[in-house]
Amino acid sequence: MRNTNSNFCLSVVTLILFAGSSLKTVSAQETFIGNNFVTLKPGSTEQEIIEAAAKVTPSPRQLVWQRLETTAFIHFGLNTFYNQEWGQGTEDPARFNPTLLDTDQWAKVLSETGFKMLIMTCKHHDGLCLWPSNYTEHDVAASPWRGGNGDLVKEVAESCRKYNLKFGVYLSPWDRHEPSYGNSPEYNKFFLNQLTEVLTNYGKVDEVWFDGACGEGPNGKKQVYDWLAFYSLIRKLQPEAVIAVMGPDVRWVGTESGYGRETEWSVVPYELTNQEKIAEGSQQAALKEGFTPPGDMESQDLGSRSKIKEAKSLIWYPSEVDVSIRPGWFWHESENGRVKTPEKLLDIYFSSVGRNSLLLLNIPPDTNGLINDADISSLRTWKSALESIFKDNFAKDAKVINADKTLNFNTLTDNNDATSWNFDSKKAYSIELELKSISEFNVLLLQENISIGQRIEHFTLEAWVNNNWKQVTEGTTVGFKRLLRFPTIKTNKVRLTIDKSRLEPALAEIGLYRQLPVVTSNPSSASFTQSVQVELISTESDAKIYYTTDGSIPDKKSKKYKNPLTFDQTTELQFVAIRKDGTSGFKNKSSYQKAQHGITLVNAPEEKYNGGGPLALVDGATGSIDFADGRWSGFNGTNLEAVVDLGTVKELNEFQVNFNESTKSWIFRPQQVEFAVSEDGKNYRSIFTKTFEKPIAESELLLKVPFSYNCKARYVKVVATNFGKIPDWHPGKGEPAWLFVDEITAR
Ligand code: FUL
Repeated sequence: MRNTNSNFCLSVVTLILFAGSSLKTVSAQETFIGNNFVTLKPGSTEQEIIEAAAKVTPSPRQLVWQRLETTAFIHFGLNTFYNQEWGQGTEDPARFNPTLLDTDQWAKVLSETGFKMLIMTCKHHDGLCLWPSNYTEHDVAASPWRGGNGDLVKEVAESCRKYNLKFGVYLSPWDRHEPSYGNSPEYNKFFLNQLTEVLTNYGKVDEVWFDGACGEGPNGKKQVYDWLAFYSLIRKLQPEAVIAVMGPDVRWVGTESGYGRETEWSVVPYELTNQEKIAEGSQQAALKEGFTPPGDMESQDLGSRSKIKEAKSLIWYPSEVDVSIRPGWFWHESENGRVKTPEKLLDIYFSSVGRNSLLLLNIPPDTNGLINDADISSLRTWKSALESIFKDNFAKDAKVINADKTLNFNTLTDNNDATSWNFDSKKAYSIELELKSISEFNVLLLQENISIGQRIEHFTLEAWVNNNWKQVTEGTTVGFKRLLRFPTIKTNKVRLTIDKSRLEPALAEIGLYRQLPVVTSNPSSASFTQSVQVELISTESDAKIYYTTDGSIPDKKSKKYKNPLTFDQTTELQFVAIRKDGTSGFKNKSSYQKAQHGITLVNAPEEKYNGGGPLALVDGATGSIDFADGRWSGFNGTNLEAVVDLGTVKELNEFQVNFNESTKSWIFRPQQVEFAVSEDGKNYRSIFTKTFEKPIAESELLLKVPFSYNCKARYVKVVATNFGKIPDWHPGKGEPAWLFVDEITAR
């Protein structure tokens, strides 16, 4: 059966399903139950469509899932041992040997840091099954791990139960090892058999995650998946499990950056479940990831009025934001220093859970089979930051000034999304609150009772400041949860107005919270020739700032910041803000480099990647393999043309320039680099030229170009020619390439 047409599930399709040896007849509509799906009458008016949309609600399994808020992915398998992201299917299982593997360590850490479910990559695209499968030899039984008697899926499922985590499975439909792949009926049968094993032998499964990737090229094998048969089997064996991404219950948000949409409707046209479209998109977004601005996804709006007015049917299809704590999905030693910081994780939380999505954060164990300390420490600091922020709701016990008598305000601050208050459609949708005391806050939390439907289309929050109502923030959708951050407001009176809604909104929660104090440095990094002055600024005036310059971690015993600091040597500054009650904000670092020489640039690098100013190119500190480490100067489509001034004519013999290449993020090596020297800054002679080989896909390199040459000069000119237009094999083909440079040496 083909399922490439957009309405492949709309009609009642009856299919014959072979699972193991049993023969079953199921109906396609069994994949949806309850009110999470509505077919619109042809010719429905816009008002009728909006009303129908407002009444679509999650299925019970979707509601349970939505309430989890944060779930964890574990990517682990042969790729971990081959230090790669995608296997070929030809890898040797003998390499799989995590000698210290301890799934209790994974589950304990995840449960202590607030995750509610663990989803395990039971089989990735390389085809190795992490359980002993009766249908392939390519499994853990062929590995030396636990003497070939191990069953990792079993160990993970047991650890989840021990630490009170729900358990989910990732089973890649794309299988690069299995010979029957591409012979559609045969492989579908094989896949159903594997699904049956995973769904029957390990207790309750709460999520089945089918990803959209398939890298088979034009000459590759074309497998037509029997999705309906897969779904039917899951419904039969694990009726409470949601089917995610290439499935009907949970929608991939459309990016792997960790950032969801500002306007996120859980009710969308049914056509969005078209599996082929999901497959195309998931690969492109992954490839573009590095330069995808937060929130820039395939389409910014999936469910607003203009999107649903042409729909034939509507479905509750909520969004899941999957992102890795590291650059890769699998563990790589080289990425140990690139674990996302707690601040970044917090930003991701606000931009996923806080945007009506569920966060699925990947934490990949290493070759020993353990989660690394760097990841654990980041998770713990993130968790305690979340606890501090959401500890005190300043709206609790507020007095309601204007709302009607039907409002029992306690239902809006009882941390229960099922108790809500329906606004009266004849009155304005507005509540004015007098807070218990004058409070400082900078976060708004809103929740709708989605078991009634997602209805809010626009809202504003105002605060009573200097005897006037001042708008503090506004937003569009709320859905299960909406979090908005804004500059700190001090007041005891606020007004929430819902000025656009589909039917009467059912508001479940309102919260006003305060973020942790944040200190920023100005400038945040710099290279200088004489000295630099640095100011530290806190978001909270009464939190004290402490700092160090000796590499130690700042705390209450460190130096207290009063006036701007002056540095005349290379300095690493660390700082933190601490409140009177001892609550500490995130610790932060800035570095200031004394430059060795002067430099002028013909083309300025892009503002976002300016390396901290042109002197950063000659300050003796080289950028890392991470192009976003703040040190790199990035030229979008333009060349590097620099003249380094050494101050006086000097004897020189060692030269170097470095480039970063990350083709996944549209950063390419130069075509050519040339050095020329001069004594007077007018007459140059060329001393070195290098032309580069063609770049390869998915490369991530620190390209160093050193050479020796004896000469006398004061000025050194370096010209690196941008790669130019991105080649055809790349998703960004035809667009200008980036050229990333850091550190020019001449001595
Ligand atoms: C993608 C896969 O190709 C990646 O390897 C990873 O598993 C991610 C979650 O899904 O489609």
